[in-house]
Amino acid sequence: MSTKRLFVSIELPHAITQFLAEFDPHLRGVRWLAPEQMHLTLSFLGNVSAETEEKLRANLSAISWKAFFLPLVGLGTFPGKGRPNILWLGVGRGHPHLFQLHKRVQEAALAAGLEPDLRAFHPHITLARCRDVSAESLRPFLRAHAGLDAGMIHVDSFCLNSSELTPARSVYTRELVIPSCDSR
Ligand code: 2AM
Repeated sequence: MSTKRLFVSIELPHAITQFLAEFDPHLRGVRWLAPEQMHLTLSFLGNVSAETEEKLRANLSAISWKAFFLPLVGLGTFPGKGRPNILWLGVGRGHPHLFQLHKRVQEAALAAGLEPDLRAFHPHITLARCRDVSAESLRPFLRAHAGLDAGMIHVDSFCLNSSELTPARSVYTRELVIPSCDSR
């Protein structure tokens, strides 16, 4: 049976991903993402059959939600201490609408028969993946840009994407766009 590796995201305006691409510190082991790979993941769903994808599409399209503003601010790493795996851009504190949308997306996935990751949601935009990078070597960069402010975005749609793993990197394809009620 054919499956697709699916995830739900909020995409960023081109001008912002271009701006973020400029921050690459070109440190050994720090692989900065290409602008078209940067997004905020609302839910990662893994491999999904065509039949379940149909249900998921219907459930996501039925979500009724209002557009909101989201600040893109602050740099950090996962894990927060020790050797970093991921370098991320945060979304500040004021994002109840984001958590609400995340919850609705998780419910849509559950209702389609999927098992989304139900751990606590830590919204972030992955900027780089790190391999064999010490916390010390990244510290000066983090200190210099801790308050990185990429501005405010108007979130008026979210997307279902598929991800194909290639030896070099993941290739993402937009499968569906779900606009907010006020922009339909
Ligand atoms: P990340 O940026 O935090 O790594 C597509 O792979 C997107 O789904 C990525 O943005 C990735 O988030 C997210 N994701 C979440 N859980 C994942 C998992 N278990 N495997 C792959 N990607 C995952």
